[in-house]
Amino acid sequence: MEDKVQALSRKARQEIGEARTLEEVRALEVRLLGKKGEVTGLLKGLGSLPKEERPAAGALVNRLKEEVRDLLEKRREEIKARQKEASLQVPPPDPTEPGRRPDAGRLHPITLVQEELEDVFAGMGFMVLDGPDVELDYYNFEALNIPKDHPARDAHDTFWIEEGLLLRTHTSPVQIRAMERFPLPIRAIVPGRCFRHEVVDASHEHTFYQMEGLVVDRGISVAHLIHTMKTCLRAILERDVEIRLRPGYFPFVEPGFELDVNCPFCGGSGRKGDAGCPVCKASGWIELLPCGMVHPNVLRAGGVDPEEYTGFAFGMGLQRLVMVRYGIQDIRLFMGGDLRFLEQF
Ligand code: 2NL
Repeated sequence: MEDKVQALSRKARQEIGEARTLEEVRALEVRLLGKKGEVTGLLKGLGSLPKEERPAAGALVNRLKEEVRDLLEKRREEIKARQKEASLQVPPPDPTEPGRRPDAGRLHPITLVQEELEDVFAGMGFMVLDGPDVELDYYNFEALNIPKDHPARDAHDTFWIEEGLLLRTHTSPVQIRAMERFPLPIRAIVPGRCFRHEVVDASHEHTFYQMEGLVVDRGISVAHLIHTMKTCLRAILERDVEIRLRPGYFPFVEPGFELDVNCPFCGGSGRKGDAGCPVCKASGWIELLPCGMVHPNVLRAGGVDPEEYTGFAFGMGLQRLVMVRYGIQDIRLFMGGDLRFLEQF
């Protein structure tokens, strides 16, 4: 028995010392100490010894069992310590590896188009103005010829903050502030964020970007409006555009117009292949922006005498312009945060 114990002890010591993983240690534990294990086998064999030899042999096997258990435990600890160390170790830098290009980010397509427009208008002598997102009722509505009972003030269209304060529903308030503040003549554009209490769908957002423009001087007419809009649209759509004006109602202009451009997808023919153009619904025109001659009441609110001065104004939805320029079908992509969309610009 003594020989068997010694042989198994030697074998166990060697095998446990060679175990490389916790799984290997566990397999050895089963093989040595399990129900049908080798050490257990020796214990079972005690019964076949002569009675007087059993106590000494039993003590021997029990010592072996303890020894094996200690060896297994020690090996486990060693393996765990080695794994921990390996996980903390950073591989040394490889100087032959190519450099990693940092992701510098890029401009959002709305910002891109806004900045291009700012350049175009600055080239025509326009100031670029900014104003508060939170506005007074007076500047957002009253001064723009939208009196207290006008439907544009409807709670469904406007985020009201508290008495007299609201999130601006257009950038027009800044133009009233400009007329109060700057001497005539005025040429200004106002890019900025606006808010409406809208149900969001493929063409409506509660937060949207506008660029409004205002020109006030002696003798300003619709001809100036048409020329200015054509110049700006030609630059931004990067082609020679046809435009047309249809009558449209906005409280702050008289007369007011809807400005259409010839459809960029069918070139204005209304046809795409053998079928009607799906983008302009076969009309050849795309409704792009509202505009008009500044209402006399609005000029007066800005401290301008409508008998001496006239002006034109326009309000572009930047999202809409970007959609027409790049052929984007869903307005929600702009704020969706999907990099696959944003990385295309
Ligand atoms: C829109 C609104 C328009 C204007 C905005 C304007 C500003 C002043 C005076 C007169 Cl201070 N008009 N802005 C004029 C016509 C249309 O559009 O919701 N555009 C997407």
